[in-house]
Amino acid sequence: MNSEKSIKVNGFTHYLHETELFTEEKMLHASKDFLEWIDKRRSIRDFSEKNVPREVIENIIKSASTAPSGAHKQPWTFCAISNSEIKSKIREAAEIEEKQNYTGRMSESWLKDLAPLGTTMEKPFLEEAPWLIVVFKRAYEIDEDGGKHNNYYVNESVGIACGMLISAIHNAGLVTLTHTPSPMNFLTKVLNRPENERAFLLLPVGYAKQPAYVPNIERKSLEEVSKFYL
Ligand code: IYR
Repeated sequence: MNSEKSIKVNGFTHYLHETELFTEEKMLHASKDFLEWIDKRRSIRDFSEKNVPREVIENIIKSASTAPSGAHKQPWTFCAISNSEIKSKIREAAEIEEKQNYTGRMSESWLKDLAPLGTTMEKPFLEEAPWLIVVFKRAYEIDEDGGKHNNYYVNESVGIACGMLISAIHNAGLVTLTHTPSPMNFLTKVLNRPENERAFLLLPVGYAKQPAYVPNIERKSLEEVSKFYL
């Protein structure tokens, strides 16, 4: 097959993208190996204070930023924090919100659902983890003339990027936890973010404390999470 290196679509250049065609056997092995690897990921709440190099965090963020997004607007900003004063400010503000959540804002059934996970209003990991990554979604962009342009499928795009971020963290031998202090607008203030950005997720990143413990929970089976239409 002799394919052109590039073609024009609507007047725009599209490049030839070469992909390796796997045999079924290779595909089966690859998908099984990936499953085994990703199934080892757990949300960890106990972090070691051991330092993680900035370059590792940069690579993790660059990996997440390869995510697909609506009209390729890449509507995300990843704030990486290792500064202890900022981490302390974040912990303090998060715990104020969480106190209200745990002592009134969350329903009885919600608290009951969380009981096996052992979460509390105290968030020491926000100071102990060497890095915090706060993911902001960019609701709109502002052009040079001050015009606002809405982004598309922002929650879907940023959600996908966060999934890829979590996978990249796992791949680097590090652990994380998807923390969603609610409401999260204090992060805009602490990190001095612009008006078009909204906090989406807060992820402490680092080594797991040794030993670290995780709750005894199971993943749903394939039958419970899927339905095949053949
Ligand atoms: N945001 C709180 C409560 C919480 C809610 C859910 I849903 C969780 O899966 C875990 C915790 C907290 O971070 O403690």
